[in-house]
Amino acid sequence: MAVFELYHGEISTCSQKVRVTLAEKGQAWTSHHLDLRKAEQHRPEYLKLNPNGVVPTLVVDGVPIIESSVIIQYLDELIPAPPLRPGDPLGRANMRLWMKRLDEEIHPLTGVLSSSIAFRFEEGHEAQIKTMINPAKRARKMESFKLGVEAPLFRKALAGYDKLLGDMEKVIAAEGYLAGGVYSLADISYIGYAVRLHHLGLQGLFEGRPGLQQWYATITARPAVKLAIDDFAPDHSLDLMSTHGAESWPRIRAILGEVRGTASAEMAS
Ligand SMILES: N[C@@H](CCC(=O)N[C@@H](CS)C(=O)NCC(=O)O)C(=O)O
Repeated sequence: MAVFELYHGEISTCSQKVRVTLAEKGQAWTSHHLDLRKAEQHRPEYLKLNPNGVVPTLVVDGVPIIESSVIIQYLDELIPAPPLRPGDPLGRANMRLWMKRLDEEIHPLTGVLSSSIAFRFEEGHEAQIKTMINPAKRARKMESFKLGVEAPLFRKALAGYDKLLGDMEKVIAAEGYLAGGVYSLADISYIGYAVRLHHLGLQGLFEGRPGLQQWYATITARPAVKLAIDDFAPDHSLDLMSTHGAESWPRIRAILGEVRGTASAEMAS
């Protein structure tokens, strides 16, 4: 029997994807929790497993596999039941498109939202910037920490998320799930990000999007999702996000109105 070890972070959205997939497959694993605030992901011994210095890394029988989207597709092939992909090629193509968009566009926006609303108030947040090895990530963090929700990057991240949720609503309202009308790795990939929006007090982004609200309720009720996301979220992080999320929502709602006004003016011209 293969031995599974996961290097992961408690509220890391990329780690959540892998934990949900493992839970859906009923696969047991050994936990190596890394404290991202203490930069444990940048330690030389971990960089041997994951040269990018990020979580997650799955190690199966001593062999490391990196990149959360790659890991969950690997798991779905390795452990066939229950299948977590549509049965038809078009459904699978759509599933991968959603996952690609998450990796390339949405994941960086999530850090901007979280840092601008909540993590800029965390103790020791300045020291954290110095440890960051990716210059683009470091620059984003500095802007978010300095300017909070007034950062130009924050406005762009909010607009990006609003567009994403609108696109998700169209598909989900018609088909129930993101790809091929079945629960798949695409839904698993996005659920942690949707949970993060709720933790940050951004439920308002779901208003007027009933398909998305139903999808969120259905997926967060899955035992695997509760186990892999809720059970790992530390109270101090949840408190930080909900307190500062509630404080900043009135201002964020106003920015959202401006962002939507600009987007509809651009579409009309
Ligand atoms: N594309 C990578 C992104 C991984 C990533 O950005 N992980 C974050 C947590 S969700 C991390 O380790 N951040 C700490 C850092 O950048 O130092 C994946 O999907 O695995």
